[in-house]
Amino acid sequence: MTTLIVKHKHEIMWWMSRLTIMLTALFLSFSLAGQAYATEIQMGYEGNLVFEPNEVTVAAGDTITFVNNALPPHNIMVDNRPDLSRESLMFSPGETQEIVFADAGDFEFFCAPHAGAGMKGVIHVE
Ligand SMILES: [Cu+2]
Repeated sequence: MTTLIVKHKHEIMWWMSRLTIMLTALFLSFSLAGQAYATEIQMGYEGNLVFEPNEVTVAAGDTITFVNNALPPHNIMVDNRPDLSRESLMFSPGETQEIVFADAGDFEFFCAPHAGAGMKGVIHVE
């Protein structure tokens, strides 16, 4: 038994170092992807009718994921941009809408049912 372990020790060490490298690479690719693409805006947050965050800066071509979080229903209305708006109301918690902001500029947006309560925001696209 002992001889078997000694015999395979180098092989086991080699596989363990390979596994460590692969896991590190996997972790790095996830964290880098997170930085580049995971712009999320929560709809309804901690008992308030707000977008959280209500101001973000992204690069042209980035996708923003709007997450129906609390106090629905919500929608996303972008001023003067019906093509970027998502008028249909989201009722289910966890429901999402992804919107690609292709053009540079400042885009003010609001939730139609709750604009009067201050559920508004702005997206800066660079
Ligand atoms: Cu709302």
